[in-house]
Amino acid sequence: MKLIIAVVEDKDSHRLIDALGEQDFKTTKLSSTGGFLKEGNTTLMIGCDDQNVDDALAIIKQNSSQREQMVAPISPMGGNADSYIPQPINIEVGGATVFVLPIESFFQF
Ligand code: 2BA
Repeated sequence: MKLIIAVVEDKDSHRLIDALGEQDFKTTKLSSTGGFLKEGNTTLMIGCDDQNVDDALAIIKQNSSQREQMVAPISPMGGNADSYIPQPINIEVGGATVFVLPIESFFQF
């Protein structure tokens, strides 16, 4: 068994959860915040059998659209100086950041 952890944009999350559900994947949705943009995103936990991981990854890929976004300067005030951006930059947002972890045990009591 594997646990897939997928970080996606909020605006993609409903469509993705529906698409996963249609193929009988069970999901848990967590509200999360990206460390760089400090904006809300969605983290999905999907537990599935090993042989279904590729199908889940394909669905995630199909339903996570990548786009470019201009980020305005972020002041270090009230934030971490490491993430200070002195001028607007164009970054890629959307898509999905996915981790696949082995599961040692799975219980439902
Ligand atoms: P954020 O940390 O808010 O990052 C949003 C997007 O900003 C990133 O998209 C990337 O395009 C850009 N970005 C991040 N750090 C940057 C930097 N130092 N300089 C310039 N641009 C930078 P993604 O890479 O697709 O990541 C989307 C979200 O996925 C991240 O939101 C974070 O919540 C999560 N994530 C990405 N990589 C991760 C990792 N290795 N571990 C845990 N979470 C991760």
